[in-house]
Amino acid sequence: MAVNGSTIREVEVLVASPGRTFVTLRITTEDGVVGLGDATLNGRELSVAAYLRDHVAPMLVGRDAHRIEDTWQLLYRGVYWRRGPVTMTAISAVDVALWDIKARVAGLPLYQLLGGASRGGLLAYAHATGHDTPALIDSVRQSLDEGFRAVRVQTAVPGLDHVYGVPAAPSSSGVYDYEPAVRGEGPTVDDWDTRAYLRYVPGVFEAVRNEFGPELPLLHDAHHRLTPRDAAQLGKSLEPFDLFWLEDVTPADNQEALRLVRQHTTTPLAIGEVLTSVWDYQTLIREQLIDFVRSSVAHAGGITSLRRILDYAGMYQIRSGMHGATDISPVGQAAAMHLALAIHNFGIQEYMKHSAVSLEAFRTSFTFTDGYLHPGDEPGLGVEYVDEVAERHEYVRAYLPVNRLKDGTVHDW
Ligand code: CS2
Ligand code: MG
Repeated sequence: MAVNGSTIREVEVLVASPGRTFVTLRITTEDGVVGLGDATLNGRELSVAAYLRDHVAPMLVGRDAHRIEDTWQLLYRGVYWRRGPVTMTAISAVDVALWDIKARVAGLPLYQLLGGASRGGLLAYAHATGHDTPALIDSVRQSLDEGFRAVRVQTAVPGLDHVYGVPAAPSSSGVYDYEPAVRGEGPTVDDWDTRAYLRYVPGVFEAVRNEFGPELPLLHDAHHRLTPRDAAQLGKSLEPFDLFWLEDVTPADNQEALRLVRQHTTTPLAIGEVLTSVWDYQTLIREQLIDFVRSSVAHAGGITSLRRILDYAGMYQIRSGMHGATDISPVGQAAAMHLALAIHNFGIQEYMKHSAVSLEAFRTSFTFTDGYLHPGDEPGLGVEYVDEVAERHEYVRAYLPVNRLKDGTVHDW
């Protein structure tokens, strides 16, 4: 293949733990143009790093960086073993880095290559949480004070010591910067009791609605922990509180499970931050079992692939709600903003602010103003990787929690 300015000269896999672990792919062309991709898979970061370093990088050097579609198809069809979070996160990182390069060469912000802006900004939602209702009310108010216009509400459950979405101890900073992956040699254990949760949550939303009124978009994440019947009960019990969405009610391995939920409740459903392929959504979308697609650019095959999923979803009036927790790096968050700005069927954007130490390792140019995100107009993604900072934060192993019932049975988390 002829070497020209856009030929890939170097592929680097950068692993660092500034506040939490990120895996960043950096592709450099013969002309010195750099593209970044987010290859972070929370709790299994080194698997993706090895996949990229040992198998993908050698295939990329010498290829034309502009051949994004061909590279995507090569990495998806050309490796025999398809799909899965490790493979698709690796493909995502390559895809986003190549889109970053193409946009930088064009001298345009990435969203301009995706069709230009379809809106002025992206409605963002914050994370609010509390060990009890007064603390939760304070957390929602803090989100509003920070300018957010939509808030996800997660709550502790009386009788349970550690549940998803509620930090083990209120963060010392007072800022909600909950990162579920805990550093150490093994997972921590969360505990779970569905009946206690189903009894308690409706009262929490009644209190939040009583405090903040009917207008504020409220979201809630059931985090894969319910059966279809339980999910139907929860969705129905929350209808009086008019949620913007109820997220990941059941493990979506079984897409058909959402048929039962859909039959019993009109509460809007969001599914899919762990889904990495259009095939994971085929029934969910075709049967209109969901209202929002949750996958992130970082895990669903990149801009190229998530754009296809969202175009398919848009045919069924299903909108985007891309995953944007802190384990999506600033590179992944920026990529989401560029795609979300361009597509027609945008819904809402999760925006969990990274810690200051994380943001020292990534220079970003996206903005958050009056409740709306915008990717900015710098060429490409608008993100730079700061090596001298990242290198000061060597990789630290961290595990996502394991969830167990009171009798010790492992449960979905
Ligand atoms: C959560 C995530 O943001 C969300 O909706 O589901 O925080 C999730 O727990 C983490 O991304 C797991 O790594
Ligand atoms: Mg979630």
